[in-house]
Amino acid sequence: MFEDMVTARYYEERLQEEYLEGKQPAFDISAGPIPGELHLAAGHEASGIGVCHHLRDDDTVTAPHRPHHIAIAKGVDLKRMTAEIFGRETGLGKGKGGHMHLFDPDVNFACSGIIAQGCPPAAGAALAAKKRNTDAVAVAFLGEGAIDQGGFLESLNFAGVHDLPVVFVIEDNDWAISMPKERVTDVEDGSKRADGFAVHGERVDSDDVEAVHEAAGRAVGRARDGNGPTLLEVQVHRRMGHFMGDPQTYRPEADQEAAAERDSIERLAETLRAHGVEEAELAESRTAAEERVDDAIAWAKEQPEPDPAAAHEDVWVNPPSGVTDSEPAYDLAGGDD
Ligand SMILES: Cc1ncc(C[n+]2csc(CCOP(=O)(O)OP(=O)(O)O)c2C)c(N)n1
Ligand SMILES: [Mg+2]
Repeated sequence: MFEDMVTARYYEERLQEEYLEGKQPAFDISAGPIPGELHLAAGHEASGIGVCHHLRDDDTVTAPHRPHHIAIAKGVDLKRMTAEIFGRETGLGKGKGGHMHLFDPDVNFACSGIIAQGCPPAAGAALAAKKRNTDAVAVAFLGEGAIDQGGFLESLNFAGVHDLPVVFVIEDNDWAISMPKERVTDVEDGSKRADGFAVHGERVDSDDVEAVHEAAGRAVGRARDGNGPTLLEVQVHRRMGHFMGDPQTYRPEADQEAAAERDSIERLAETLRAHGVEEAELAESRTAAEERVDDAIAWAKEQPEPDPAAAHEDVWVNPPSGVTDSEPAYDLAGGDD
């Protein structure tokens, strides 16, 4: 778990450097090697990694718009994921999805920029696993800002009624873009949403990866043993702005400082030291993580850009008649509409 946590943190530090290239001095979101938005998950590592360490490749994970730590813990191919983020042809989605739309069928991982979007597909994957009589489970991650979304509440109800092997994990970082949690809900503990659906709920009050791993073990075990869904909330921290380039003028400085002080990675390092792990061993893990990340980024940057004509491919799974051979319905180069 330590190695995954330092991999996730270093990965994002490197992405930050790459992302800013070409975007200065005025912030030009489409410029540089990583065009578009970039949401970093520094401060969320304990939740994604504590939960995913209970999962197998045949378990399904859906993640939100802040997906990197979860993808790394689920075993998504780091090179192809990085190529996707850099918009390259060999990326997981042929460079068309970017960092919010990573999809790796080899390990059953998907994420989406639409908040709470992953909940219904996770319930669907859990239903499929149940109908196939396998003991595979599904996990949907969402932010605390997404817990009033219909897709989440309907999935929770459906999972409860059908005793589905699914775990919903709320990553509570106290913010939804610039909106503090207390301004959108009077329910401090999001796992209490489970009570209204007769689903088991549990909250982990700190981003201590050991505590998350323990709680997730109970939740995933319950699902795997055929005992139905769990709603798990984990307190995490947003060390960064909502997206890269967010000046965070809305956020009190004390809150930013508090997030920087609570470092779940340093906390785990302390625990490991207390259990006799040598400093050299921790350094080895960090070096291995850094080499793996640097390799993936170097590889991705050498990959070809997609052919613009390929933008029309892979849009339909089963194209309606006449669609594949027809002229594009819109002008990619831009037009009046
Ligand atoms: C259905 C939907 N509504 C609005 C948005 C715009 N949006 C993107 S992220 C976000 C806030 C998400 O906050 P939270 O769920 O707490 O996740 P966090 O960013 O804090 O990790 C919103 C409203 C969206 N992507 N999808
Ligand atoms: Mg949030």
